[in-house]
Amino acid sequence: TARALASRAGGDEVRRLDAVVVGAGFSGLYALHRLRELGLRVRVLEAADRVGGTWLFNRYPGARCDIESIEYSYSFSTELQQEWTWSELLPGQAEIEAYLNFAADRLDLRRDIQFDTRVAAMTFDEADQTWLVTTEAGERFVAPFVVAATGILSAPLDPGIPGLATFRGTTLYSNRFPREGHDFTGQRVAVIGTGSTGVQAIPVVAEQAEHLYVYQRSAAYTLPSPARRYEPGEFEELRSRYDEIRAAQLLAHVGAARTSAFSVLTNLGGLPALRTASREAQLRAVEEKGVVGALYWSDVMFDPEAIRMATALYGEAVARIVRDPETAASLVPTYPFGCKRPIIDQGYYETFNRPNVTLVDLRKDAIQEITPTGIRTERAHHELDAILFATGFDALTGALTRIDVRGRGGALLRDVWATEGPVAYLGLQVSDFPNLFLVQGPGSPSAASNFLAAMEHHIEWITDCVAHLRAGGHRTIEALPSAQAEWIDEILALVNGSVLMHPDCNSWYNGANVPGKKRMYTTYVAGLPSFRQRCDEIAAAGYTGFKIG
Ligand code: FAD
Ligand code: N01
Repeated sequence: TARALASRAGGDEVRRLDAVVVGAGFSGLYALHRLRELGLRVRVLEAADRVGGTWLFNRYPGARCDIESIEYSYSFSTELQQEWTWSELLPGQAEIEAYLNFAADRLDLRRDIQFDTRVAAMTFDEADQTWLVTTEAGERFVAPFVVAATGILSAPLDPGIPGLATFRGTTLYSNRFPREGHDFTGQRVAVIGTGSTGVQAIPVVAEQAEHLYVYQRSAAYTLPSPARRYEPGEFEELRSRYDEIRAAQLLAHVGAARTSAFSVLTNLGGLPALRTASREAQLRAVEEKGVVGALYWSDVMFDPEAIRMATALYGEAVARIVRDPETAASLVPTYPFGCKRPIIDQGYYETFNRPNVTLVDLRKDAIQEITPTGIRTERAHHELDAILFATGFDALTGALTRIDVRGRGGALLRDVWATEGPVAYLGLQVSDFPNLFLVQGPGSPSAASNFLAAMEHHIEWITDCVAHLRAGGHRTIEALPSAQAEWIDEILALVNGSVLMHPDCNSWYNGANVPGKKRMYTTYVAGLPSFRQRCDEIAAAGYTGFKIG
């Protein structure tokens, strides 16, 4: 047991703490800050050599947030809000990374973070009621509480294309892009993947590369990004009203997802039902709003005929931008709008009018293999100097299934999620895994919200819970299987009949992007305010659905 190990090790080898936090991205940093405020001895274990998480690794060309900087930043500290100046409406990767370093320094967090430390195993000791956390290097930590701030989009997905290792050019991955960057000037480049990442990177790479081949397996619905620098004095004015802005949730852009998952999809266009709209009204919407006008109708999330009509109208809107008809047709998705996170772009469709850009539609011409000098599809071989993979993540569960997490009775989290799907209660805990807190785990609003707004609430709930347990002399809290099952049923009831359950919706939202992963949709879509209220009521009622020991 952990206790036995601790005593055998003479106290030196096994370090006893009050809490271990895994991960030093936005979530882990805030967890450390809050747990320290409770007076706990905390250690953050981080695989990377510095803070940042998502915003450290995803430094590909064009990487940018789709939420306004004043909302995609910590709200808990007036000092952080007032001492940091955002230069852009939608911050880029470098600015967010710099912000996280600023926060780590300002809150004096680094002294409790251990970098270059990957957690390999976490085992619950039922006798001791503590977690034994073991790192890849064999270091061991024992603590009653673990906060897994390991990220929902942090486990890169292996593209699994034959011949990859034989490629003699430069192989790049968007989600572990080199620190020093990469200059594509004069190169023949492939980008594989046209999700949020590929769509952001493609216009930027196209400007540098001698020739860019875009390998598209699924076309994307993309919407023009409002990204721009703040006007002089604009941010300062916003900063003076931070609390008011946050409280009123005034921002009328995609960040409004903070109020409701579907608000993104229904509020922006403010259009009536597509199914009953006249042809004239449809064309006017596209004329005035571009691709957005094809999509933001009130019935496109639920009515199959409206879904079909929206896709057709979107095709017409794309064809107004992309000159080559075959390319324009290939850029139209075959799945319904809304079943993946909306993608924002800066000049994505215009990029396909450039003479140095070729779209390879993998639905018609699949990749056969990567060769030492390029990529062979069924119809062609493209000679390449560099391949950039923008092929995504094993999302929501991948970071934790890569750790050997064993709870009560030796239950292995990886197995639980493989057989039952990605279950959790409130996205906070999985039953049989006491005192292990997830941050925005399955069953939370995570992917359907401004992650930061959702995350801050989760961390506050977790740390309040830890304080409650300690104050009451309790040792453990764990989700009841019945509460977990009811919560998952509730989540699924919210999306039943919507495009999110459409059989053609294959994405990281439901695990369909990972070969062999159990397909299941587990994001709470009824909006962050109602989620917060539920979690808070559950806590106030004495942690309904949890067993406290
Ligand atoms: P992460 O930032 O992923 O940090 C997790 C940390 O845990 C990492 O540093 C990792 O190294 C560490 N870790 C994982 N496993 C281990 C282990 N076994 N041992 C030790 N350390 C470990 N969300 C939005 O709301 N809006 C956006 O615009 C947006 N843009 C995004 C763009 C990209 C390219 C990506 C990938 C995600 C984006 N997201 C966005 C989601 C984003 O992941 C979250 O908003 C947020 O940054 C997550 O913070 P986190 O701290 O929870 O996780
Ligand atoms: O990953 P994805 P992502 N051969 O899974 C394709 C956040 N984010 O990194 O759809 C060929 O969405 C795959 O094709 P298909 C945001 O939450 C936010 O782009 O599976 N292609 C798809 O086109 C986002 O949702 C921002 O058919 C292969 C692409 O690769 C999440 O991160 C910016 C393939 C993967 O798309 C993930 O986005 C960036 C293969 N073997 C990211 N394997 C902003 O907020 C996969 N693909 C702005």
